[in-house]
Amino acid sequence: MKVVRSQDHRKHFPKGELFGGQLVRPFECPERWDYIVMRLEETGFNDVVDPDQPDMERVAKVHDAAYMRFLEAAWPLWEAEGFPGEALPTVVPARRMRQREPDHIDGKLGYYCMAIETAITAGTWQAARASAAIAQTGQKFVSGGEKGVFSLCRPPGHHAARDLYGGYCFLNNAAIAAQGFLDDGAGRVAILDVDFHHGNGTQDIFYERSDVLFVSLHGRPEDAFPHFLGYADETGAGAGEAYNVNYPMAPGTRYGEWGEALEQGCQRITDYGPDALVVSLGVDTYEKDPISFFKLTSDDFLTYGGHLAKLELPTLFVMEGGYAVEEIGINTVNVLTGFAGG
Ligand code: OKP
Ligand code: ZN
Repeated sequence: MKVVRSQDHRKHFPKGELFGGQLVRPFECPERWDYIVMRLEETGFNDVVDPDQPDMERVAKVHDAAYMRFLEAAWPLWEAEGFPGEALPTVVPARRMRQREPDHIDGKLGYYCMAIETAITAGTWQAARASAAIAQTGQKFVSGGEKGVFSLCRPPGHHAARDLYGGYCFLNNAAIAAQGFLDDGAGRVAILDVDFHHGNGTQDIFYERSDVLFVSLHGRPEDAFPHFLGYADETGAGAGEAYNVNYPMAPGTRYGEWGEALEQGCQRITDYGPDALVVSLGVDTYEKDPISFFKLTSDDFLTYGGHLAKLELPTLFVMEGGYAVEEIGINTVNVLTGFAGG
């Protein structure tokens, strides 16, 4: 299995994340990448390829042009104010306020953000583009006939909508890849999001479309981030009606129940009959994840990797979350190993 990766992710390394009323060392840290690469190398995933340059015209098919200009300008504008810390929003356009982009960086940050824990730093835009390029290069390989490819994206993407960042995400790598499959000739694409958190950005991007099926297994919004999307009654709208499928689950969920939801989700994908599959691969469903509440074991990742292979679809794995850093390599590679052997 080809592994697409690059060192450019290191350019995004905020010192602080707003958590529990404090600025803490971010859960989404560069060491996550190191542990995954270490495990890939230990287990013989040696077919490593560098990404091509990002294709920003294609990125612009799923992201708003003004939003991308904001991401590019955010750090320079913040720096020009002379603020001492990293760029974090403080004010958001809540209910009954004007949805209009302000000129001041304080206003712009709030206008484009969906969760305010995530800092923008000097290298964020470059790292986000490099992460998107990793998804794009992986998609090209799968479109070219590879059975399964792993795009080791960092920062992750599934919380990023057309014009929203947050939840550690800036550009939606999985959505960019799915759109890439369509642009390279696929008629239909399925996205299976197995990250613990609901992929609100991916859902939103494709909510009114029937050419992309979005299936997500996640902690229920009553209890879990991102809290404001991910209910089971969100089934799509307009032409997209019935092409959005959510499986929200309760705290303490183990593989028994999670695996059943996966089986149902996989049946939906089979019924849909896509030409390609994008897996938003987060391993924060793990029992020891510090910010999540499912109870999957490392062996469960191996098991479900095998189930994914039974879909018999050209598959692109796109890295999302996973914050039990010491075990992130084992859990991520277990899914790929299960897939390769299944
Ligand atoms: C990104 B990805 C929980 C705080 C959650 C943000 C989580 C972003 C997850 N108490 N903070 O989906 O793994
Ligand atoms: Zn997550």
